[in-house]
Amino acid sequence: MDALRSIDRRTRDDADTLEVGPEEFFASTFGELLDRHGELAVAALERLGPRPLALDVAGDVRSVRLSSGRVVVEPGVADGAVVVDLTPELFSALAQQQQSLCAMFVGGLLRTGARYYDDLIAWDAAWLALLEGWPVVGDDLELLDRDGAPLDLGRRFSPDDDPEEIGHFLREAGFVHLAGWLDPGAMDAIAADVERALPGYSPGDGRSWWATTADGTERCVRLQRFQECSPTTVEILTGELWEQLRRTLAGPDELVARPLTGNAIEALVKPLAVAKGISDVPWHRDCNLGRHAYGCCSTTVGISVTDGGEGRGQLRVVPGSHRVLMPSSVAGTSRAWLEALPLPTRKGDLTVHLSCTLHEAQPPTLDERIVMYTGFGLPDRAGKAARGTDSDAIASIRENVQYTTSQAPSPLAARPS
Ligand SMILES: O=C(O)CCC(=O)C(=O)O
Ligand SMILES: [Fe+2]
Repeated sequence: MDALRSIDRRTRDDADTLEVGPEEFFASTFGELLDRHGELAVAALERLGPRPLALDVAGDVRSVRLSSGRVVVEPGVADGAVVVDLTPELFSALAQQQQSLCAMFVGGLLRTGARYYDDLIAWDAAWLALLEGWPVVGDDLELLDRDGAPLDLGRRFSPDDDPEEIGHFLREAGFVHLAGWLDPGAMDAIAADVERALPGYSPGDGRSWWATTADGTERCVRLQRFQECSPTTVEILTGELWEQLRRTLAGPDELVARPLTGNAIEALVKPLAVAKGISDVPWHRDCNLGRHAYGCCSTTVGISVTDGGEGRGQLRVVPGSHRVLMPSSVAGTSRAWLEALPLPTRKGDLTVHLSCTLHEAQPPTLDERIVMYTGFGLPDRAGKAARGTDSDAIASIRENVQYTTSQAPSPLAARPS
């Protein structure tokens, strides 16, 4: 049986970040990237068919497009191109993967209109294919168990299962469902902690997210730094089982937990009928906003404080999407080439996904849900801290998402009354 693969996909380090201008980038680096990964970028663009991309860097404009099976760059705005206006700083961030076009768009840094969002997402995928050699098209992807047979994607693992089996499943499929890892009684205590903590959070306090339901109520949907409000949660995060989990997920890699001093864990309350804001996060990868090459993969662990099955805000993942860069805009649609899989959980179950794995939270239709998210990341070069895919710029864009974007209204909110 093969040894476990590493989940460390990092190819860049913050210490090596430079100021990169478009002239030098397109004169040298771009050609080298095309030599190495050009075929993957061409395959991505052929599959996704976005409009050409015109990068206007403070008036210096180049268009990138597919032409006769090659990626070409030419001066000016190509016919039908989506124009993206970038400061030199933003171009440098894009060229070194510090920020994706998605992050710049969501962060309100571009003038590009919302109707071109799918084009930007497609170009982000082609860009990553080119920079990182991560294929977008992968119709022949096989997910296999340790004996080479097709992986049973519905498998759940208990704390007594072989850690190597769990580590293999996570690496192969990009997620793993750990059933019955935590005591349901502790989950009830945490649900009570959430109720007690809620009055201490307020809109704009910098440690919570809010959403509006169909009847106009403002609801706190994300309680950050929740360890400060829940001794039971701290007990779990500092207990032996959590250490077993860390070791199990790490396998041959080193993984470190988030320090308990910052936003170590978030408790999410998922109301019915959300009409505005972000409660049920639509399809995304946690590295969508950028810095894949600096932080991936980290692992996100979801703790089901209440049941999280069909109709109860369940998480869905796209198995294998950490290996095939199918864009988030395609996931869950009839155009998808990798299938979505629901992860119905019971109180006390854990879900784990890699930062490169596509996932979404389905809006609950039957009952509210409480779930907590925390995780483990690769340690940085200097020591123990796991910065993962967050920089200050990305962290602030992510925190502002609740104000800048809105999920599609829940089916309950959209229903005519
Ligand atoms: O709403 C959820 O359950 C998922 C949240 C999530 O994926 C995220 O915050 O990145
Ligand atoms: Fe996520």
